[in-house]
Amino acid sequence: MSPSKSQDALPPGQHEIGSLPRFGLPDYMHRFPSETKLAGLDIGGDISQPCRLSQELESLQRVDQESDFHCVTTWTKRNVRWSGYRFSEFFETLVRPKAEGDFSFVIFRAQDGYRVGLQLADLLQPDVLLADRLEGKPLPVANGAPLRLVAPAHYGYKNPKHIASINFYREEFIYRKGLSRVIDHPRARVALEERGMYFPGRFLRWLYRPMIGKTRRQFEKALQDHLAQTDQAS
Ligand SMILES: Nc1nc2c(c(=O)[nH]1)N[C@H]1C(S)=C(S)[C@@H](COP(=O)(O)O)O[C@H]1N2
Ligand SMILES: [Mo]
Repeated sequence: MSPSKSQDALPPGQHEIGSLPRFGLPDYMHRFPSETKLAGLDIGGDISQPCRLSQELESLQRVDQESDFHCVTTWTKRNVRWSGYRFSEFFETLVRPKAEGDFSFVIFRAQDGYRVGLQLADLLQPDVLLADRLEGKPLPVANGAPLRLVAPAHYGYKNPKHIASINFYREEFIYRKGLSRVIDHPRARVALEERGMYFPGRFLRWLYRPMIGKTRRQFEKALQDHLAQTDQAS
C-alpha cells in the first residue's frame, strides 16, 4: 500500500483540483531559487559537526510514492507521483553519525527565504520524502527544484520547496513572529484539520478559500515572467 493514495473521502474541508499549481504565501511569489540543480544541502542547528551534503544523497535508496497533496487554503491534488529519498533514512544514515544527543525539532530554510519548522517525530514517518522528481521528471522550479519536502499528512506549508538547509534542534522553539505565527500550526495535520493556531480549522477554511483563484494566477504569472527572463539570460 502506498501511503495516502486514496479513492476514499477527502480530508475535512478540502476539495479536489486537477493539477498541482505553483502556490504559496504571497511574500514568496516573486522569489525563485538561484540553484535549480542540487549544489549542496547544509545540515546544521545543534549538530556537533555541521556539514554540507550533496552527492551523499544518492547513496540512499530511491523511493517512488504516490500521495495526495493538501494546501491549507482547501485545495487538494490527488495521487501526485513523487520520487526521492525517505527522510527517516536520510536522518539515520547521513545526519545521526554527525550528531550527538537527541533531537526533536527541525527547521528547513529554502532558497527563496521560506522557513518552516516540523517535529522530528512527524518527519520520521515512512511517507515523508526529500523529493527531487515529480511525475517522472526532475522537479520543476514551480514545484520546488532542486529538492523539496513531501509530508502528505501535513498541509502544504509544511512541505518546503527549494530546500537550502536542514537544521536539527534538541527542543522546539518559536521561530515566527506576529501574523505569520498565527497561520503556522506546530504540526498542521490534515486529518485533524490543524490549519493554524488559535482559530478553528473550520473558520480558516472560510477565510482562505476565496484567496485561491487570485493567488494561483499571480503565482503562475510570476513564474512565466521569471522563466522568460532566465531564458533570455542563457
Ligand atoms: N520555499 C517555499 N516552499 C513552500 C512555499 C513557498 O512559498 N516557498 N509555499 C508552501 C505552500 S503554502 C504550499 S501549498 C506548497 C505549494 O506547493 P506547490 O507549489 O508545489 O503546489 O508549497 C509550500 N512550500
Ligand atoms: Mo498552502
